[in-house]
Amino acid sequence: MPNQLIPILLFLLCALSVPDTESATLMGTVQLQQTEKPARPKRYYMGPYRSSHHSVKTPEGPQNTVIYLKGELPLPNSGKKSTVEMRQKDEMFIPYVLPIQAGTSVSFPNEDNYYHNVFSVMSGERFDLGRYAKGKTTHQTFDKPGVVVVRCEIHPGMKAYIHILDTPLFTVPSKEGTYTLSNIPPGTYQLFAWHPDHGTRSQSITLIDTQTTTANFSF
Ligand SMILES: [Cu+2]
Repeated sequence: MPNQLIPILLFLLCALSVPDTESATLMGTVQLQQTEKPARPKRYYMGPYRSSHHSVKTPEGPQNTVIYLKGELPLPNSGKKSTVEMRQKDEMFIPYVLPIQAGTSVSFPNEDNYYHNVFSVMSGERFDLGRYAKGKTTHQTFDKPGVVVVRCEIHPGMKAYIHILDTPLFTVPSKEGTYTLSNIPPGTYQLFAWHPDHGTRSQSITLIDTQTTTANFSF
């Protein structure tokens, strides 16, 4: 074999071994400042009928933030499940904040020993799934991007948020506030962080093949 062919063969070998799907990684942290909650007026009656159920239990923490990317690039199929769960347990919807891709069906299993209901008072995705007992579930498919507030008509303290996204590139941080999104096609995106009590933050971000980019959020 002529010597000048060796570099060409080596080049071809390298070109063949490069994976045909490029991917970048995004990671970072979410920090929440304490929100000032307005002081409630003192109540004189503290008897049994003053149910604590009437105040919504809102779990604090960065895990209730939705991190998502929007871009012009053709996006990969998310591979995320087309049905996800929002459980009803101890008079709470779990998780409190659920991001889904548009077209996803959400199941609402009742894991308490009493009846629950699921309905939404928001425009756009108005629905009422009726009342049902322990062990039963209902489903609702969400096709229109936006935020749906979910409630139970039996327990006014039950509330949750479903954030319907038109992108498969999303995640939620851990309780400690760290997040990672991997297998992202390289390119320039708008990166968003949304929290029901703290609003939306966004920044433009460029992701490079095989590299990890860091983006932190502080609300
Ligand atoms: Cu309920």
